[in-house]
Amino acid sequence: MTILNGITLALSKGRIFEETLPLLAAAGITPTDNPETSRKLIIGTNRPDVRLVIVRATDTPTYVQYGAADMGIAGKDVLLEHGGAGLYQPLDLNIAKCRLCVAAPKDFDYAAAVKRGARIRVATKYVKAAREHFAAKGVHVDLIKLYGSMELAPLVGLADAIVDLVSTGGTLKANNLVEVEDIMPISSRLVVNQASLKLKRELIQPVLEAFAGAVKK
Ligand code: PRT
Ligand code: MG
Repeated sequence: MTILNGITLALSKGRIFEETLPLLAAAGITPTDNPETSRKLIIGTNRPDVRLVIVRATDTPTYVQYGAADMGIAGKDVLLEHGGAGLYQPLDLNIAKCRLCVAAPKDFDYAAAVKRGARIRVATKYVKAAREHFAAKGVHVDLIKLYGSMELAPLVGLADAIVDLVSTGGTLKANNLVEVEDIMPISSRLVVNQASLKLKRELIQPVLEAFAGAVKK
């Protein structure tokens, strides 16, 4: 599956692509197309031995796990749900930062519901992370899996609360939701296929080192 001469990097459009550009530049890599305007899914670079594949953020670990991409960049949220099988995770890139939290409508007394041991209905895309969080706290929850716009669920009676990513807090605020519990800080990591790391070390190692040198603390 892996292309032996050269390396393939899986990236998603949007914030990860944008925040990865300076890291790529530090490694001497410049994409030849902009995925925001181009419809190409395979993008070349100034280096004949490096190409990019543009995938859905949640699919990045899967492409790297199976060696369809040698390396990729994925949010910790996505990696937690994926589980990380077959992936080497050498570097926190400190990009696309946000946090995972529990949020609820202003008029839902989350703390009181937890205290009296009520079953709380929680909608989320992050079922694994949410299950672990509530289990560790001993909170009884019914998790409802959604694929997007979690903020809507409590507004229409689908859930009491949500587990979602927050960066500015603007989306919560616009929907009359408040953060009631912090779960963990999130940033994006470099992931490398374990076989690629062995077979293509001479190509991967310099990219890894350049990225490490360019990471903002
Ligand atoms: O958008 P798509 O459905 O294709 O996939 P995706 O949402 O998984 O991808 P993308 O590109 O939106 O996010 C990629 C990664 O960026 C995520 O996996 C996170 O690790 C990271 N990230 C950083 C975020 C945010 N910040 C963020 N704010 N991902 C999502 N959000 C959402 C948040 O859930 C909220 O609904 O953006 C919305 C706005 O947030 P506020 O607080 O700024 O209003
Ligand atoms: Mg998104």
